[in-house]
Parts: sequence; structure tokens; C-alpha cells
Amino acid sequence: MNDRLSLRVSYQEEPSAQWLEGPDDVLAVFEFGRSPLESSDPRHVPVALEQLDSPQRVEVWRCDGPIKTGSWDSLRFAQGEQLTMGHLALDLRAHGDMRNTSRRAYDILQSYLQQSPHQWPLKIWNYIPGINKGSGDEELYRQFCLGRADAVLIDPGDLPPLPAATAIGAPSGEPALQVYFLAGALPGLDVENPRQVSAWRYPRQYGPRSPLFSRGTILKLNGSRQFLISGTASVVGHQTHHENQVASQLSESFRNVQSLLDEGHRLMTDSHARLDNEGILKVYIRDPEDFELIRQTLEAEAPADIPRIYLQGDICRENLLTEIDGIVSCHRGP
Ligand code: 3EB
Repeated sequence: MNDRLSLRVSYQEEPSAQWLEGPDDVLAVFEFGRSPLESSDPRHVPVALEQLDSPQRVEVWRCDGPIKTGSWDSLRFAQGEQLTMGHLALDLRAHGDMRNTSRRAYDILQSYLQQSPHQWPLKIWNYIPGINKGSGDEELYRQFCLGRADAVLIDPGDLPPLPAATAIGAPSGEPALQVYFLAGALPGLDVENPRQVSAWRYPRQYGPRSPLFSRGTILKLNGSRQFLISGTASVVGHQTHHENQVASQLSESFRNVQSLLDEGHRLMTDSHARLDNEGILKVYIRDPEDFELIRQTLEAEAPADIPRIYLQGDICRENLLTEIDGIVSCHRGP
């Protein structure tokens, strides 16, 4: 039943090398707790965030092949029949400030996508060292958003399909800004969350340029549908809720995920995303001391059969303590 999905995602205990040398349908292997500058094969994506739960696992993406790999400037990619994974890590010490590095990353990403058969980014993950450093508009997350907006080509008055996204802090000792993505030949169906103001409409108080992402996108391929869920935090409207209360923030984030999936159902009408063993959830936690409480809170709320991993990562607003993203599959029926 799994093989009908266009992207098969799972967490696996074997080391990354075994997956890279193994089956020929492996599009990407994500390895946590390692600098993105240490990538070996284009399909190998080390991610600086430390895993908080055990056992240590890698995230494996598989899809229909043949899979061809290559590079474009400093971007490396793996291209399957219908989907491409690409990633880049830019050393901040070599590119000047965060705004410039972010603009450069998105310039490269766009020039790559423009000549790729899979031109449409469906979801982009951004891991940003020292994300909350600097105050006011100097905060590195806001500078990252500025650089992204500098690069992203959007006609004024036009609202093109936007990819889903996650933006999370990498350890401050990590030298590289990392961006990785999943792209396809057609744009995904954008889904916004009725409980939340769309991120591109955030008011000025959150920074000079709004984040550019949709709350989720639905990938429709080969008769299967998969929901790519953006980083989802305890934001209702545009405001942070439950300041300093990590368990309540987790519950609010999970309510936001469910509300987003319900909205996707409303748009698709004939299928519904399900939190089952064809999907994965990633839980980002600012303070490792909150891990046990967050884990218990999620255990009580999310179905037990959806695989999940817990990673240490700072959230893009200082008062946010946790965030959830994921990839889940949709099933026929009302
Ligand atoms: C929020 O809801 C949390 O800048 O790409 C979530 C997902 C967030 C993606 C991004 C930011 C981004 O505003 C922050």
C-alpha cells in the first residue's frame, strides 16, 4: 500500500551509508546532528539539529526512479522520475551577513529550479544558525526573511503558488545556512490555516519583509495525495499564544496542524490527510529540558502509529518554544 505514494518517507535505524549504498530508489537520506557541510553524496543531507529521542535514526525519502544526481553551483540534487530533492549549505563566514547569504541561497535555488524539469518547490526547509540573535529588525531570522524576499521573484499584485516551509534555528556554532527542498513538475495545492493569518500577510511588527510560505501544500501525483505541512507553532491569528507554557504551545501547534488538515479536506473534498504510518512528524524543541513534557503531551494527542522524531531547534520567534512539521498521506473518503 505504501508503494502507491509518490514519496515514501520513513525513519530508519541503519546508518546513512547503508541507505546510500542500498536500494536504487533512495532520493535522500537526512542525518541529524551533523554539519551540512559534511555531505558526501548528493542524496546525503546532514542536518545540524541534534536528535533528542532515541534510538538515533535517519530520515529516508524514496521515490520512483531512475534517480540521477548532480550539482548546480553549490546546490546538490537528486532527481527522480517525478520529484527532485535539492540542498545547499552556505558557509556564513564566506558570504557576509545573513541577509546576503539567504539571498544567495535563494538565488541559486531559483536558478536551479528554472532549468529543472521539476520547477516547482513544494516544500523548503531552512535551518538558520543563531536564528534569534540580534534584536528588533536585526534579528537573524528577520534578516533571513529579507534575503529570501530580495531573491524570490514575485510580480506585485500576483500571488503565485508558494511552497510550504519550515524555518528553524541551527546550533549557533554551526557555520552554514542550510536550505533543502522537494520540488515537482507542477505546483502543489496551497492550503492556508483558517486559524492563522497567512504568513505573507503578517503585520510589520514581525519584521520588514514577511515570510514567504504557504501553511501547507498538497502534492498530487499518480492518483495519490500527500500533505506537506509547514512548520506549525503556537500562533493563532498572527500572535503567539501560551507564552512560557511549553505543553500548551505544543497542544496549540497540534490543533493548528489538525485545522490545516481539515482545511485541506475542505479543498480536496474527496480525501483526508491521516496521521498514520505512511507519514512522519518532526517536533522541534527549543530547550532540551522540555523534551519529556513535550513527548508526553504529543503522545496523548497524536495517533500512536505515526512515526515521529524530536529535534533540538530554536523557533523563529523568541517566545515560541516548540514547532511541528510533517509529511502525511491522504486517503479517499469524506
Ligand atoms: C510562524 O507560524 C512560525 O519563515 O519559512 C514557520 C514556517 C515559520 C516557516 C519561514 C516560519 C517559516 O510564523 C514561523
